[in-house]
Amino acid sequence: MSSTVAPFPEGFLWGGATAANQIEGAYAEGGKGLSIQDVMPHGIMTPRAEGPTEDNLKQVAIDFYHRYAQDIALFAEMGFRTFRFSIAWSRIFPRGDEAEPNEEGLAFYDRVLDECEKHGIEPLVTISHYETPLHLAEQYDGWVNRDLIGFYERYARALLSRYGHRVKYWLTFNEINSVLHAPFMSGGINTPKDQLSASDLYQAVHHELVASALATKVAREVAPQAQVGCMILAMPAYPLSPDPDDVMAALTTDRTNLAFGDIHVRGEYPGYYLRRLREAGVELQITDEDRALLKEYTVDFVSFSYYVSICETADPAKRVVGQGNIFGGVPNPHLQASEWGWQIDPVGLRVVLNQFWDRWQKPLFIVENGLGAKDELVEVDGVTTVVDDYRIAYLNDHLVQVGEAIADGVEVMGYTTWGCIDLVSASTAQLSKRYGFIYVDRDDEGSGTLERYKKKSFDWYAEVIATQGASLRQG
Ligand code: BGP
Repeated sequence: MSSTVAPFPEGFLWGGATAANQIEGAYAEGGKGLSIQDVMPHGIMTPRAEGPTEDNLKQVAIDFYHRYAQDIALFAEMGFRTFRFSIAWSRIFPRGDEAEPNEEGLAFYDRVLDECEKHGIEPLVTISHYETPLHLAEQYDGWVNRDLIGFYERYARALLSRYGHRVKYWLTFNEINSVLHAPFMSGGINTPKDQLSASDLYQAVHHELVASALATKVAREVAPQAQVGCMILAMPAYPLSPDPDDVMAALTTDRTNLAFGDIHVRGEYPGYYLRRLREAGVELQITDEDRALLKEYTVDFVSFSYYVSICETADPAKRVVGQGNIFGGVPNPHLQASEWGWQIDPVGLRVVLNQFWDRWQKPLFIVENGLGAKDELVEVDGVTTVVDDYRIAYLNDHLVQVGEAIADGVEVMGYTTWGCIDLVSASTAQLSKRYGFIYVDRDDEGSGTLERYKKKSFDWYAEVIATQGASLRQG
């Protein structure tokens, strides 16, 4: 017998999340420069291309650049209180190292914000979401180079001074910890991963952390009412067995991700992180000014994406990597996986929320969660739709666990589902890996009308929002 869930708190920010390169298209319009995504036609699965190629779905994506008003109206119809989107750095600074921003790019996001305002939707803006200007990757080797800090600061200042009076919530870097796994996509580091030294990689991490603190500093100066959060890829690691060595292995893996929250919240490098650097022979170049910035400009809140949990073991013979477990870890024998091999673990979301809250005592924002699945367009009572009960079940079960965490006393600001409208996948660059409440008619070959259709989950989510979660079904 299923029971209902206690209503979520007043002011809970329900909504959906996207990223510029995965929805906008118009890759060469409005004075936009190329970004690293324009040379990643197949996501992170294959090496980068020399230049833009027509097989890159992101050149058109779902054409949000021209259809934003219609799409935001659909989000409003679901009752969204917030909409997470990113700003394409190369629309604002086409090469990344110019002195002045591109007005046409700035004006586009003015229009997006006008639509949000019209519908009473609170924008949640990611400053950098996997779309470093290509010129910064090719000429500077991305975040390995300290100059990126200054370019990013200029970019963040342009955004915060232009939009700071109308955007309250800002995220500095999408999944900042993912640079350890995907240095080109996440850090614009052109040196191939297998040739990148640990010193360069951790130096790049350091530069991003300083830049993140600088964005908070700029916000304090030009938009004092703004709140700035870090954004972490959360992936709890469970010990594969109760063997203490497995428990330690899980803790060590967990800390590779937790370190990013520790630094953003506490303003200094934790001892276990410094030990890891020492053992890897890395000597970070850190100035006194860097230390002071990290310490003074810590975040207002912590946001994160959550899709999977993993297992860890100290036994090399048991270290089988699962399909789709691109970020490492060992598959959990108790869990089922999505069609892309991502293991589904709603309870893991409650685990993460409690762990982060206990550790940092900062408000938490779940800014990505969702199921990538193949959808089939069908006619039901003369209406074209997708009967996506699997997506409803996934989101229901995760939201039930968010409710549990709130009952545990965790402060949760909001929840934005990933890809509230179908978009191009980051890891595989496919359109067939669909997350949305809204189906977009475009396939992996780029064919389709780009028409939008409401899925069954559209009405389901609208009801969840309207009832503040009371319509969710427990167990
Ligand atoms: C996160 C990224 C998003 C997004 C999501 C789903 O890592 O922040 O950009 O795409 O994962 O991943 P995918 O698109 O590979 O299914």
